[in-house]
Amino acid sequence: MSTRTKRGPDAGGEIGDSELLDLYRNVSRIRALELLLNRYIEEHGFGGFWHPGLGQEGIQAGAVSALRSDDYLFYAHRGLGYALAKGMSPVTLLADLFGRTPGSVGGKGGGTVHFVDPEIGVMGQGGTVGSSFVLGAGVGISAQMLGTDKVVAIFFGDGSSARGTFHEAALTASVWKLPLVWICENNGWAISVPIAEQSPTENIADRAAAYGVPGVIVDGQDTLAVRAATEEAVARARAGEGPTLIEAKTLRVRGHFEGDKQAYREDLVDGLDVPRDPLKILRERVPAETADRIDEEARAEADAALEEVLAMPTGGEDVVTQGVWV
Ligand SMILES: Cc1ncc(C[n+]2csc(CCOP(=O)(O)OP(=O)(O)O)c2C)c(N)n1
Ligand SMILES: [Mg+2]
Repeated sequence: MSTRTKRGPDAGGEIGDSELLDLYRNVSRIRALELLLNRYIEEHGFGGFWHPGLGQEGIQAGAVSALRSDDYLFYAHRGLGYALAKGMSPVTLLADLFGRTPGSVGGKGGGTVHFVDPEIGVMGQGGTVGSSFVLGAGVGISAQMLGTDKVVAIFFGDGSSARGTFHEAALTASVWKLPLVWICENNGWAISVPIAEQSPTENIADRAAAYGVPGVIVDGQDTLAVRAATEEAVARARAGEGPTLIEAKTLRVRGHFEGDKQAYREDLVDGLDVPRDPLKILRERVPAETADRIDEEARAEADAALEEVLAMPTGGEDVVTQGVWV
């Protein structure tokens, strides 16, 4: 199979008015948290690692909007938009990020990789980037064996696609037609290594051909295009036809983590400017007054969540030994 590129006015597919508003609301809610965290860390610093996803919100919200509430999600480390769009509350997510005990991992957090809510399919993550390929394939096997029609969405970055875990999982998943959708957020960087030095091919999606699955390239700044590509891939997975590899082309607006000075980088973006901003692009589809109101509500939700979370307790040493196997 060859790689297809979806772009242009038809790439966005059909969307109803209320779904469009829900989608805009989620992009706006993620953006509000991104800006809030940026501001907070600038003023107060941060004990853990925050990998900002500013500018990549449209991929996260767009792809997740194509999932059913009982589908599974393995998120990547860039931002917390994936889990927010799947239904986790900003209070829980920030509690995890700030290591507060009411968070979903009881205060063990301190970074994006630590939150989980199996009730709504948010499956957490392994301790290393790229472990989701094999964990996600395992969940796909269980969905298939149990005879459910649930789908597993696995987000990852361009750099993570270099892991051997990608290739071993992709081979098995394509042969066994597991119900997976791989969504690569190609932001051009793996920490300080540009894509040209990581990959012999320009497109990550080109690798799909080796596994006999569709490879689809989509504009990651176009939320509706990401949603449409994911809808198609989800339908294919649900019908038992196996995985699809979607590559959403985007760019990393901020540093690898907040505080990264990025001395290695020549394509630096000015501060918080988002080139081809997915929020603005989607906003063109929404009446201005409605969009203003949604943005205002999103900011208020984020502010209130942070205030609530900062008043929550952090755990003592006992947190470390709670919930572990031995
Ligand atoms: C197995 C493993 N190797 C290296 C790291 C360190 N590491 C964390 S993020 C990252 C880069 C990931 O790049 P990419 O997948 O493109 O995601 P992005 O940060 O650009 O969103 C690396 C190398 C890790 N966490 N796990
Ligand atoms: Mg990257």
